[in-house]
Amino acid sequence: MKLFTYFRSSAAYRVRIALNLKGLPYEMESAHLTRDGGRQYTPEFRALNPQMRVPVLQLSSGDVLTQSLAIIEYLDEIQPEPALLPADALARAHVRAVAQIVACDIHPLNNLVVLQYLKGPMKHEQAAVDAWYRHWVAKGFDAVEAMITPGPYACGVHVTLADICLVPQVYNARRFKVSLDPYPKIAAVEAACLKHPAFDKARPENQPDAE
Ligand SMILES: N[C@@H](CCC(=O)N[C@@H](CS)C(=O)NCC(=O)O)C(=O)O
Repeated sequence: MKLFTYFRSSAAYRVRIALNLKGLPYEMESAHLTRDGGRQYTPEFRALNPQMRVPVLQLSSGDVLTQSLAIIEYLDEIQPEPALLPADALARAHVRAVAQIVACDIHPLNNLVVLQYLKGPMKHEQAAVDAWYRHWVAKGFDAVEAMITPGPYACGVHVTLADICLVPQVYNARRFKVSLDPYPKIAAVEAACLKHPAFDKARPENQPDAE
């Protein structure tokens, strides 16, 4: 399998964690999202992913998967152990809720392409763009903080999809200088996860394309 990734991309970070947890071998190809206007906008990359975003997972069959949650679900189906979702339906819904606060409610508002649009066509100052970023992280993290009980992971003793989504979002939040002081439970979950080799290997700073 080949993962098209970018070290700072939190969506790609999610897939790197999942691949590592599953112990699936993969090679990586970097798609630099800003250099030379962004590799995602080249015709070759667009042919791979018409949405022009990472991550993209190319299977050995040649099939191409996009969208981190769809990719992670696929990996969980072809390699069920360790399971990324609990067996119990209620617990599973809870894990998905936490994961979706990050993946569906925080991240889409704070994505590079959104921030670039705010600054470019919408003509907002950098300070306003940063305030936008922090506002939506805080809204989402307020909810996550209230919903989790570190055990040590976000939803108990096992790593789940909730952790896979949360840890990359915390990385992004730190990058944009969001204070984690109001979120001791989220910070504790992040600390527990980063001790896990699958998370550590997936960290942006541990990627071959890290700058
Ligand atoms: N919902 C998508 C989001 C993918 C996404 O937006 N990726 C970002 C990086 S985190 C990207 O490639 N952005 C390209 C751009 O902003 O031009 C997923 O979960 O895979």
